Amino acid sequence: MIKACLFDLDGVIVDTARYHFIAWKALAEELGFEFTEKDNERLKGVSRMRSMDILLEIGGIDFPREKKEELATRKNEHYRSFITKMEPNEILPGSTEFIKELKKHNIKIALGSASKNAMTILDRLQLTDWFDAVIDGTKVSKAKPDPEVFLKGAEALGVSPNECVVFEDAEAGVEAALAGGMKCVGIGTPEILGNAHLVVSGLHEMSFEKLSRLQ
Ligand code: B16
Ligand code: MG
Repeated sequence: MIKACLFDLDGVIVDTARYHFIAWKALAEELGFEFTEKDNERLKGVSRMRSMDILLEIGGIDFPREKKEELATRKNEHYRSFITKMEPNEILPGSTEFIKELKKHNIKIALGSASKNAMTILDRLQLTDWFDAVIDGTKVSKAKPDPEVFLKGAEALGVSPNECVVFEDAEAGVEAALAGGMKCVGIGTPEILGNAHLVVSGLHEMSFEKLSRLQ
């Protein structure tokens, strides 16, 4: 019996990857190397400091921890200059409709995101009130594929992992859901998210009826 849905944020409900890309690219250019959209794929679903390490690996440079933290903070300020101006029309197609349909069927909703900026984004998109629990990058110590973020979500909602369905666009996120003993719907392509129980191209392809067929 499915009692709850846990949503990743970036790549599922909203596309913030392009803002992350602009901010990381500007930092790379400042440091004297190129950062492409293909490189940016490696940062999806990955924490901020791990992203910083991958960026420097691409540039073939390394810095002491304090310097990396300072650079990541600067990148975050640039990124926040975009997300603090986001509008509800940036919500990915079908997301609001699907969430409303779930609520109508008494399904609980939680967010399970690596982002420390998740609350700012949900507020800008006017989605905060729909969520019964928000587990974001400020509340977890282990990154996906560790299931911590989703297990904390299930706990906050008062449901068992096997009563949850996770929606994820990153391979590590799908692995995290499965490791937590949850069902998973991949948002993207089966080539990358093949381990998920179902793969759709976006939440516009989801319905309560499709969700029910997962059990
Ligand atoms: P922040 P998700 C992730 O969000 C992004 O996909 C990833 O690119 C980003 O590095 C990470 O959040 C941390 O974000 O710098 O805002 O804390 O997909 O887990 O919702
Ligand atoms: Mg994501």
